[in-house]
Amino acid sequence: MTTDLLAPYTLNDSLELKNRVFMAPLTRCMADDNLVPTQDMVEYYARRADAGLIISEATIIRPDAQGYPNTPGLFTSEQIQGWKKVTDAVHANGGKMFAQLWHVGRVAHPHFFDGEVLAPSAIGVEGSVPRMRELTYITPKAATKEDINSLIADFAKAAENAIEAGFDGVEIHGANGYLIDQFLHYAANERTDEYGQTPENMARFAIEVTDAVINAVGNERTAIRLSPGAYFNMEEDKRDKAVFDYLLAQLDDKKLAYIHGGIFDDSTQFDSLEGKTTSQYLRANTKTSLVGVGSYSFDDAKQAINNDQFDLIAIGRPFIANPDYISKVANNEELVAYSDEMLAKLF
Ligand code: FNR
Ligand code: 8K6
Repeated sequence: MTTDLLAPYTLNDSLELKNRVFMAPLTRCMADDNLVPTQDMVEYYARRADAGLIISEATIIRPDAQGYPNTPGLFTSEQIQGWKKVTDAVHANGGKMFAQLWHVGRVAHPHFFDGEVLAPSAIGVEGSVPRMRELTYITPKAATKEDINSLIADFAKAAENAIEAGFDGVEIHGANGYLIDQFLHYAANERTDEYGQTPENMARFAIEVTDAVINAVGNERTAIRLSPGAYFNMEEDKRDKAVFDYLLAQLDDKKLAYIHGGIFDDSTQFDSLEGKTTSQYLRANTKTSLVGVGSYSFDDAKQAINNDQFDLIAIGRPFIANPDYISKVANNEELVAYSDEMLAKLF
């Protein structure tokens, strides 16, 4: 028997999904100057409500979390009200939506806020902010224990705000070289305290954020995205695997809604993961429901799910190009090919 990706799927007791096809989180840099979602964003998401679950574009938890222009936030009442319009419109169209909670860590830029750039260690990245090339990245400040406690509290507060804004849950952005991921990789974490040097210590921040978010909104409404293989603003290190082995074992006990790989192309094999791809590595190390992602066509995703490589699929760029992605694949209609120029406008 083959699995129908478009048939309803029970994720857990609080989440009954229309299908197994998620809209992946996609940064669009289109919030207004107070980082409030706009009416265009309301319509953009509402048009895609037939996804099994929409994951919002990464949404910053507080001002110093920002590293790109006009990324939305979830820390002011105006932002909460703006997102409420989005979630109301998605719900009115029968959809469900999680907020992706984001802090970029060392790729934050003080152009966007007053204050310091925080990271696990004072190790900067080369380069500059996309689309604002004049903003060169700076060397971050190693977060103090007090900074860490306030970051954890602000993740939890943003999760609470997400529920107030009508989201069905939250996905913690632990992937793609941003703050949480920076703690998880040796290339960005040289701490000598209880947050560095050993797998248990390096996983501690991710686990404390997850526990605080669960405490705020419940385990069934909490998910996490992880990049066990370093590929974006991060260098691979063979020692990283032990950190993720430990983290995933700990996360399994928390009964999260799902774990989501963070990768652009899931055929990428990582030396640091003993030659495995992101989904192969995650599948081998977690019992939690797994969302695959990364350059999948619908047919490839169907095959992967039927081969038990993962349980659900997230689709990114094709969902930008095709607001009606679900009805197109349901009816075997041809998809519009994605191109980067499509990022200029929401449609
Ligand atoms: C992304 N991706 C991404 N990932 C994430 O966790 N949070 C985000 O906000 C974004 N933003 C984003 C913007 C744009 C323009 C692209 C193209 C990608 C990564 C995305 O969720 C997904 O993992 C990749 O796009 C791979 O999936 P597809 O596009 O091949 O289906
Ligand atoms: C101002 C735009 C901010 C967008 C940030 C989100 C990421 C954009 C995606 C662009 C593609 C990056 C590709 C990185 C993959 C490296 C693979 C080796």
